[in-house]
Amino acid sequence: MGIVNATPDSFSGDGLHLRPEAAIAAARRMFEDGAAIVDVGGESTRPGADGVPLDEELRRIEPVLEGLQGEAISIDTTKAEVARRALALGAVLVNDVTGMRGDPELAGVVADAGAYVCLMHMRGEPRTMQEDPRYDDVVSEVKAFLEERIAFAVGAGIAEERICVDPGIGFGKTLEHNLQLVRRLPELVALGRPVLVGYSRKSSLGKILGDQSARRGTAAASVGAALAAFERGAAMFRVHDVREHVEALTVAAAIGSAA
Ligand code: HH2
Repeated sequence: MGIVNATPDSFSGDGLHLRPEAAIAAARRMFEDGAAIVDVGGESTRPGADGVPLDEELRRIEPVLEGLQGEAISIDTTKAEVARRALALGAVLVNDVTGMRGDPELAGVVADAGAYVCLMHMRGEPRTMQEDPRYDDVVSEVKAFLEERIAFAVGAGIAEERICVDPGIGFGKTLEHNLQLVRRLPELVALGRPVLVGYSRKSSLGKILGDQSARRGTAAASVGAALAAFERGAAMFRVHDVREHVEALTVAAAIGSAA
């Protein structure tokens, strides 16, 4: 899953897609590089970010989705109205970082459209989520949360086969929490739904490499995290550097399936 941010303030520093033409071109390049789907977002969820009003989010994403009709597009939003517009413009998956807790109407929009949904775990909200996050057992708690959210989604009329789950790397988690979630990923895979991991360029990668004030990680560090997640059963990878991930994962998969 390639990432296209139509935002001025994403943590990864790639808010270069504010112009619709630039965002569309970036998405097309990601498909050429082997992305199966591209995630378009108009609201940054980086730590400390404030929300974006509905009108502004629509203004950012609509022209991008119009330019990408016919492609496999995911919409990164927490708002039912944005999801509704995006699905009408051809998006196939709604990627909601609140796990459908943010907008009470979102589940109905996804169910009515027969769309796919990604349910992500987040502790708190982006503005405050990195203020001293604590868990007794982060993996068990994330697993229980995702299990409950799957049941909620199915109860709202979304087919279970249309749901994928995501531990939410960096969303109300310390560096050690993030590592644990990937190390023990098989416990989340046991939920029976495809697991998406989004470690790409996140600051904890830079911290692992010794820079405690890192604001983002490198492409190489991101690929390392993706391979570790792949080895533990992750099925989807939300990434900025598509070609690098596709090449690395293709080789890892070939080795994994070699006779
Ligand atoms: N991370 C971000 C945004 N959306 N969605 C899922 N499912 N999983 C993630 O890990 C995830 C996500 C990161 O936030 P943002 O500031 O929007 O940056 P970017 O979109 O460049 O990753």
